[in-house]
Amino acid sequence: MLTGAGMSAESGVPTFRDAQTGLWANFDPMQLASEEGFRANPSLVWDWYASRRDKMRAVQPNAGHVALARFAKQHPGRVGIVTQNVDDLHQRAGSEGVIRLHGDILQDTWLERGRCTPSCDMARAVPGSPPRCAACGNLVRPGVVWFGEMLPADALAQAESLAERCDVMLVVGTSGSVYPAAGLAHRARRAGAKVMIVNPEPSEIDDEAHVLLRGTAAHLLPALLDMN
Ligand code: BJW
Repeated sequence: MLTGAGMSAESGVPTFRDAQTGLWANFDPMQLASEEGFRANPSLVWDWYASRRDKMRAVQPNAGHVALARFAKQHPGRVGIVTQNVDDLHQRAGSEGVIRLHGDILQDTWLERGRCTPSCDMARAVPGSPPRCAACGNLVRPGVVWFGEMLPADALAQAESLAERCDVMLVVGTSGSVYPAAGLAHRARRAGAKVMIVNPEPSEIDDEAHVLLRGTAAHLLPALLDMN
């Protein structure tokens, strides 16, 4: 199972490409989601993430998250969830062992990770937009994976291994435009899996699908997974 932003859309989390609303209408999310963008305008990027964090804390898992968690419980050891999402809605719906490729928006980390010393204490960071290390001035940034950054090696290796071993890969709510995540469907198909895509719109990886289901996660997943 590979999920993207569309999985959380019906919970009220804007998809990545829809996130350019209101205050952010004049900014390109692709530029905001990069170290270069953060360094160019730390307060703009920090505030964008702060507003998204607030939204994500306020929303609830939808019927799709719940159906998936229930299905996994009914089939122990047979369902692996790999998500590109930085929210925690799969986990809050009860899914366990979720593999997070793009990090966790609710976590903080240091901008310059190699610079940390024992005196650098995130809990004592000087508040600001963004906060700074009280000891060395290092900036705090969200714990997500930006463009040009490596994905967490363990998570990516686990995701690739699942893709190569699964019988069916269900791909839900991703535009299939961001790699290496988007390459997992191809990897699964090449290894002999059936690929099923759930998305109300065409995606860039539709050619990988044996089955295309045009509809939303919260509508289709309960119907699809409760059949089994
Ligand atoms: C619904 C719905 C409903 C709506 N139900 N569906 C190979 C080729 C070319 C480029 C590259 C390549 N390999 C790597 C790259 C570079 C780059 C990349 O992919 N660039 C592309 C733009 C081409 N990748 C990277 O840089 C990655 N790192 C990397 O590869 O490291 C190695 C390396 C380093 C240096 C040099 C070279 C290699 C890192 C990628 C990190 C992505 N990070 C983000 C931001 C996370 C933090 C944050 O949230 O702010 O992750 S970008 C953003 O896109 C976010 C998402 O997880 C990701 C994917 O988006 P997703 O989920 O597909 O969402 P949307 O919004 O695009 O689409 C929503 C979909 O839902 C749509 O299809 C709707 O129709 C659908 N939908 N409602 C179901 N209700």
